[in-house]
Amino acid sequence: MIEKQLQDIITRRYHKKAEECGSEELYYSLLELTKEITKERGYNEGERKLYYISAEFLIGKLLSNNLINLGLFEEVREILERFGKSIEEVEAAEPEPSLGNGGLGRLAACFLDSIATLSLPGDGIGLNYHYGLFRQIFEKHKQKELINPWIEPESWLNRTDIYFEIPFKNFTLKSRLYDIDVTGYGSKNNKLHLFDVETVDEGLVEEGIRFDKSKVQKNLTLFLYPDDSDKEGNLLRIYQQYFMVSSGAQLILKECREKGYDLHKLDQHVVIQINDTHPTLVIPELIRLLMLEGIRMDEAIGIVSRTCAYTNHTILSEALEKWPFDYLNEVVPHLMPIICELDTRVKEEYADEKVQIIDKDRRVHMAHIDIHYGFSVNGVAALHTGILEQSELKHFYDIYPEKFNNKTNGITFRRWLLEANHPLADYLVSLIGEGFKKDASELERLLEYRDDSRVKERLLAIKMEKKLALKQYLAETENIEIDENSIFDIQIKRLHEYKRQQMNALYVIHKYLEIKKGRVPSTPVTLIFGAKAAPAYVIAKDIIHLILCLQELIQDDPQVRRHMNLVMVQNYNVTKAEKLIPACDISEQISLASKEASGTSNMKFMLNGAVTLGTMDGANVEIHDLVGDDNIYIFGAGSKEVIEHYAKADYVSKDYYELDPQIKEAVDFITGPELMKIGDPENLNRLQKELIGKDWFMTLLDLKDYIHTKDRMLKDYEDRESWSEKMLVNIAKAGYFSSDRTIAQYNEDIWKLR
Ligand code: 9GP
Repeated sequence: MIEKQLQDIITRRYHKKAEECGSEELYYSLLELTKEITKERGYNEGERKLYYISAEFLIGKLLSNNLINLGLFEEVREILERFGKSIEEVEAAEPEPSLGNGGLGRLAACFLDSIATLSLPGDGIGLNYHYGLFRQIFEKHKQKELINPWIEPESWLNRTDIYFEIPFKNFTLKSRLYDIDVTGYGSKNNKLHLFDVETVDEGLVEEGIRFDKSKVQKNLTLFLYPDDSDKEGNLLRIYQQYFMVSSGAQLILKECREKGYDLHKLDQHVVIQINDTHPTLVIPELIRLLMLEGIRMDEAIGIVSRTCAYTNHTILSEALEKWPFDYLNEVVPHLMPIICELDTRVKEEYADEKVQIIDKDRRVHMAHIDIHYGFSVNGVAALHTGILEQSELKHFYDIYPEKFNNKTNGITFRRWLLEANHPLADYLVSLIGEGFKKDASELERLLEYRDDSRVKERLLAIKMEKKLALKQYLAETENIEIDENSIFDIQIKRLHEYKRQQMNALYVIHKYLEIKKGRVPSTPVTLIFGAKAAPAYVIAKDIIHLILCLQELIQDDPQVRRHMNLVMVQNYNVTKAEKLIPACDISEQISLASKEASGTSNMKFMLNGAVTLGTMDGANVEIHDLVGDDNIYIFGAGSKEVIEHYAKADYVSKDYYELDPQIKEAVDFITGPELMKIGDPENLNRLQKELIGKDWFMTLLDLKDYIHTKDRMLKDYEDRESWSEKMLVNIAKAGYFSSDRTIAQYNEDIWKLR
């Protein structure tokens, strides 16, 4: 049936037989077929609908994902095999959209999958960035940013004829709606709505990712997170945010009108989840639009406050945006009377400066708008929510304790197990049945096999299969050689000082020096990094430089390479994550405690049988609670200690550097002759100075414990039997981190959809 449909499409498109088609032709034919079948399933509906507004949706490639959700994956795989092609070859023809930066965007994509799977009516709203986040390449041991085009004449995007007028101070822009169907696993679909400006001009980009930031009509949807280190960049971000939320709010009202809903009762039919502060302007915009419908301001404020809910994803200031009043006024002057009114109401009620919307420097605190004028505020892991309540947002928690709640993040098992790791998924089915695919808590049944050595041997064999697959992939795509018999230790995430890739690099230096001194590890280790640094983040780029220099140093030293290899993959993205995660032995989750709101790669790794090496931060704390001391390696200062150091300002990295010869040796190596020969003295000197003179994220505080714990872990790896038991326990306990559970909780406590 499917085969015939596919052949018909191929004949119509290419006038040939399937066997004669190349991967690309098969991909486009499958794209068409999958879109058709998806449409036939229809869409989730209900009296109340969720709109998840987010600057990022890191959806990854969609072919396999959609085929799995439609229940067609196996059939299509077999059909393709009969045509002499593997699904992997065909999928290589699919471009990966780069509509996200990291965990925040990938979380939004996992959530859309789970919302549809749970048959809840809920759509995503975002922007259709043409070049998304930049594409990363390495040149002279440095990151270089290039454009990342992904939109082709034919793609998962469905162009609609729905337009909205978006008013700015000096001009109006027309926004056009594009939709991507979101398939659920064995359920009806939802949609991801992506808005675009008709006047966007891809030709505006000059060298690399440079472009004229002032030409807003032409550049608005070119890039996700354009450089905001100057005023023009700030204004552009405000233009993007308003364009996104005004388009979204107008779409929401249009859908309500079409269904004949009374806008006075909007909050009964609509719930809007604001993902970090980027979509905050939806609050004043929706109030404005309701007022245009004849609703009085007071009532409009009430309606919107009962409609919007806010998720906080970080305590770092980068995502707690504060826009200068004058900048907002330059872009959206028509919102300012409303923002001022919202501010006045807060000032009348609360004297405390810390909860004001407009502060004394005339900056508008976006998160404060969300908290005062939304009905729910949630953090993304138990520890994170606790920190919000007890310190970062304490002044708000004291006012509105009932608004605060925790929703520990989750990941979709369809992508991160069924798609990324077929052998493991199939083996689990053979042991515990299919049930875990719909109810992830059933993975716990794997614990019955805890003492079964045949099962554990099979888990080790599957890990080896995936390590070999990664080896082949890296050889083919990046010309990188790795040894499958070494321990794969992987850290993949955005490059940020708080995530402490620099600490891992210092471990590499330590190990390098040990090996040089003849103290070699019994099993070789391969350290793998993947990370993009924000283009204007100088120290993050210095850290990449250090890692790339170390990579060359080790590559060129056969004596060391035999025992340790270091690899940094280029342009880390969802596709690469799907290859790296199933192959991993040691999952690096080493952020400074209190700084990583949750982390989600920690969950993906655990689900695929990697063992975590981590601090008591974010969701690591919950992983630790679930698997117990024996199945995770925890090190470093806890969040209480860290928060105290900040409060007392008593952490002096120089003391750690000067008092500990091992630390000093590693830090000095950064500017020693070996690396200076390879790298750029400016970058290496600056990084070293930063570590000794500032080290805001306390790398040196935890370095010794990190080295000891990692060395202990490498030793423990050799006891294959006991290591495989750790793997088994991690897989069995991963069920809690299914995004189906997270979404069920959002729905139960916040959205209340049926
Ligand atoms: O840094 C957090 C990360 O810890 C979390 O897992 C993710 C999803 O909740 O959000 C990240 N935050 C951001 O990317 C920006 O706030």
